[in-house]
Amino acid sequence: MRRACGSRIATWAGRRPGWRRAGVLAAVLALAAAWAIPAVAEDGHALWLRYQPLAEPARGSAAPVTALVAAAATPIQAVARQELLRGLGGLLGTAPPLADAVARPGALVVGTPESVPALARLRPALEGLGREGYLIRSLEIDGHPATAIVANQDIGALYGAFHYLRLLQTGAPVDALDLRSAPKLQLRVLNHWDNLDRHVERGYAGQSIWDWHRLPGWIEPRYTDYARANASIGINGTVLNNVNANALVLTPMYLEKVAALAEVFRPWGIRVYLSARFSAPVEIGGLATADPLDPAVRRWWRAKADQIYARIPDFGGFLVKANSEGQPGPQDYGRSHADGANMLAEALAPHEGVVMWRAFVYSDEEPDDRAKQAYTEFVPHDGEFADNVLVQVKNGAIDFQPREPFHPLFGAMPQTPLMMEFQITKEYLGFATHLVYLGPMWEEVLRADTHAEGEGSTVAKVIDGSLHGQRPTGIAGVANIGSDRNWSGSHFDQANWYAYGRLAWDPHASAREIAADWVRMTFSRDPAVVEPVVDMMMASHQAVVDYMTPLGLHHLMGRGHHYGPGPWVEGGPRADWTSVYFHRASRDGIGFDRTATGSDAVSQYAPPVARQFGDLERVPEDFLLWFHHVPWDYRTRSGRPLWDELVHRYDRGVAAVREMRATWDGLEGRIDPERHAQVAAFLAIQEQEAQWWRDASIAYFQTFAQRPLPDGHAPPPQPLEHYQALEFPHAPGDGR
Ligand code: BDP
Repeated sequence: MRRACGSRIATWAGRRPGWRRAGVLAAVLALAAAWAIPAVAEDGHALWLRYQPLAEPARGSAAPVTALVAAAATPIQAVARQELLRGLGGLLGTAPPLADAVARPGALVVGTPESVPALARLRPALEGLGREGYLIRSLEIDGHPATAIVANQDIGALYGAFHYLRLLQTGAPVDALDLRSAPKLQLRVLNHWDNLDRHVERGYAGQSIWDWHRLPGWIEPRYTDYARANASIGINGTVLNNVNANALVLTPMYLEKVAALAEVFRPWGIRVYLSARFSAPVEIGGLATADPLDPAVRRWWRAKADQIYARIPDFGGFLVKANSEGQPGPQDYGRSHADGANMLAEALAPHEGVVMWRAFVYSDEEPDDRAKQAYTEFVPHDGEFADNVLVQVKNGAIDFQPREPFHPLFGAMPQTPLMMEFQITKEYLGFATHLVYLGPMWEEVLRADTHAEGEGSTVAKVIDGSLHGQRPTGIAGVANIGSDRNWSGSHFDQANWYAYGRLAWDPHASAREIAADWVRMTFSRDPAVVEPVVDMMMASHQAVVDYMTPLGLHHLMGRGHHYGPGPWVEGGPRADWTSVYFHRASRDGIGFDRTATGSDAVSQYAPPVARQFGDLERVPEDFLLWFHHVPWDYRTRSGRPLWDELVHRYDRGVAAVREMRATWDGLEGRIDPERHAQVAAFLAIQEQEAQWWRDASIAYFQTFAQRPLPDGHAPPPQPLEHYQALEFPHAPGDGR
């Protein structure tokens, strides 16, 4: 075998003329050299943890760390110490020496009062910080100025270590620190919509990173990188498989694989969870039913939980999508969501596991407005869920649209822990190619006032438990992570993963400040980069809303794959999977009447909110067509008739993308060429696609509006039929 292979190479090389041979040799040598050099190419793999040397003057402001005092007696302590050595080594040029005690000025002392005795006197200051919180303080230890990163538990010290490194990376002063931080939400979880065959539903970053076939024998180093990146932003849980779940993941063969991943993640404070298929007792358990009130079914789940915990003692619990989009669930047996959730909760409770039960439910057999169905189904069960159940609610009532008003369930279930579910992967926001920073969109929802307990009852306060006192608290983000070298399919999509983690830690945080940190860590600390890039990111969400779904329009994308515009989508198996169901355009106007004269979805909000959304004069114009059906000549707040305003916004969106391109082009030379070029190419695609959305939507809606385009706005270059005929059989991420 070896010989045959060798001779094939010889023959191949021998056929080429001499100069070509030399060229090949040079290329091979160059390749070998590149391999020998540690990877310096900016391919995005290092994420925001690049730890590039700090250039002056920022390094001057960072007090040099003269020694690191940190134990490594537990796996978490060991990774924290390792991370600091790695980070400080990269940022400051050399890693500080390890020391047992503070013997000179400038030591960094990291740990808990137990792991590092010098920190014991800070114990009182740790009160209220819980298991995961930490303190970073400049102080004197043994007569020397030092910096302490101290926590009640190892995991808090690890989070503190990442925070300290972030301060250095972003150029923040570190000489007079007095910082306290603790997460406001307990469960900060990623949801991977990854199938066992490695296809990622709504994934735009390659395949699933879980190499199920080779697990548990082969542990990809990437699993550690993944855990480390998540720990750096405080994520403490991961649901490994798709909510459209395959019961096989609960079989012993797969549980071994899951256990292997759990072992990699454990030192980084990350627990694994699984999506559980409700019908698993039938599919893999040989039972005739999955009825949650059937004693044999309950026994089966208890035994399953015991089996899981025997392998994974810190298993987090189950995520469940039930009776939604064809998934099995308790209603198949005439039982309620609470019956189903509580059965699983009972099985997990002895092990302190939780159930995250999704509220994303709607049925095409239910004639009522899809936006109302979750509320209608769940609110009557408030107070019925077991203590270890959280109801996981998408940010809006339809489905991760470019912009949605907050979900009316927030604030409406005071006796039930509600988790937020955000979608980090951009299923409806241009996949991985469009530059859309989701921070402002999430911030808008988190800061929305539910008025559940009077003014100031924000969604953030609902989910952090400060409004109604529910426990546990949590948040989930549908991951945008895949096998692509840069993890997220594009450099800027890393910012969405990053921002999700930071907002999960503190849902009251500022999207702009998070963006600024991310840019400094990911691209450059040069203000000439940070300012324009942050501005561009902050404007990017409004841009995509404008060119895809302005004025509250929603659910207008291509059927199935959700790529590109499809406002004409109608017919098929379900009305609530069409576009016409949502935009309701006709000769007399456009928009979904959700006021009292229509579906009355507004009445699901607290009265002050319902009054605002229901009132044409007061509804935020960004939600106009979400809540109202208005004639084409309806006068909008700009003074323009609705049709003109719609066209104006489509064009504003395209123009904003053009502006982003100009901004980015202007940064050439300030950003490494590799990443600059890819972002530039993606922005060019985004501009084309923004134009396509605009043209196709205008061509379609004009057939109803029957009005000319306002002055200065060009007609779509193609007839409507052209856009309607476009097909994309291999668009990525489809649901299967
Ligand atoms: C929709 C996706 C679909 C998911 C579903 C869900 O198109 O692939 O299964 O959400 O959240 O947005 O369950």
